[in-house]
Amino acid sequence: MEPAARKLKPATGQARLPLFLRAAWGQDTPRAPIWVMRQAGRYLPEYREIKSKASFWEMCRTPELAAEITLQPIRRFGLDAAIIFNDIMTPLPPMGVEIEFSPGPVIQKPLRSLKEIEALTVPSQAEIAPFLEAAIKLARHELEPTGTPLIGFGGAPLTLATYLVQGSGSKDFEHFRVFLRTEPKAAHLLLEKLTELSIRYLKAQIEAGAQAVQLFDSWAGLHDQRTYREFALPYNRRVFEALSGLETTSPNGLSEAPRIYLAVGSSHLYPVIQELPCEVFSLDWRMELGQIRSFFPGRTLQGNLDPTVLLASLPVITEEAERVLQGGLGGPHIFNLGHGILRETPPEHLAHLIRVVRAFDRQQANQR
Ligand code: 1CP
Repeated sequence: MEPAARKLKPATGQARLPLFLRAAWGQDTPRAPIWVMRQAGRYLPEYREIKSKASFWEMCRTPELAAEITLQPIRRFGLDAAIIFNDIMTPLPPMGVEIEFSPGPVIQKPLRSLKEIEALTVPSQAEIAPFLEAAIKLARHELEPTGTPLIGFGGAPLTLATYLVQGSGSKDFEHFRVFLRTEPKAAHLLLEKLTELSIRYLKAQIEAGAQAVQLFDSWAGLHDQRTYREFALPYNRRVFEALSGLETTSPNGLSEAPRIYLAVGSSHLYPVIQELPCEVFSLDWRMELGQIRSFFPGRTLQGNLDPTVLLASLPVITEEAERVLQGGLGGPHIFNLGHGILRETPPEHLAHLIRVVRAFDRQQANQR
């Protein structure tokens, strides 16, 4: 296993690295940095305002809009990291796949045969999403005064394949799971192409200025360990290995972008997932951080408050958040939700959560 998590980057000027990046590189920070998945989204009135005037693709493909949406939650809450607004589906249309959003992705012609998969092209890095590179540069410029780091992201090959074959979100994703069993050769070809695509998509983001990258494997948890080992692990590993050592610009000069892996509903896969060469594992709420730590020795854990907690009262939010913070004490921790924030969330509840996380002194709590 690559001992990636153990090398703090850059070697000098660590004290000036933003808290989020220090924790991502494995430092036990005095308090846990906090950002939340889907922090730019429909629970924010200012997001809905833009959404009322533009389609989802327009929002993704117009650099000024994507940068503006990225900054909305930073202006409102002052989180410890921003995540560039776009979608895991963004690199797929340049492969020759038509996608609409309603509100989740809908593939016009789901892929089911080897012939359809052979016809997919893998666009060059420059062709995939030039608008996203422009949005990253704009967002970085705007974030410079606060020093808030910017996260880039993409979908893991298996999760992208899940949508391409199933055609849309689904409870059981039965077409995709049958496809893996009946067309393994076609599945591997699709995953090969998506791996190359994901590498180019994420490299483009790091080169444009993304200071960390998160690979979303939202649907990995559908599978057993054997299937994950065959159809996910080798491809995820290749994506992460290709991103190792890539330099992005930072106020301290050049520095490497830490790699974050998110799998949802995947506690049964942790013994396999831990083999991935990445610095941070983002975990859902189904197991407590204290129980999970032993699967990922020496790595940073990110998570793992149940997003529905933010719909409860402020005292409940405080209690549950403190439980997560306590569970995160055994090593480096980045506070986040276990999955995306729900659209029904009152924004002031997130503001309260941020106060609770910031008030929690990890050094003091460790001595108790
Ligand atoms: O109606 C709307 O306003 C569109 C809703 C929406 C938003 C806000 C979609 C459609 N995508 C996004 C942005 C988005 N998607 C971000 C922005 C950055 C941020 O976190 O603030 C990110 C990181 C994503 C990632 C994404 N898209 C994932 C992985 C994360 C996850 O939730 O597991 C997935 C699976 C998608 C596909 C997708 N795009 C949109 C939706 C509603 C979905 C999920 C559909 C489904 O559940 O099957």
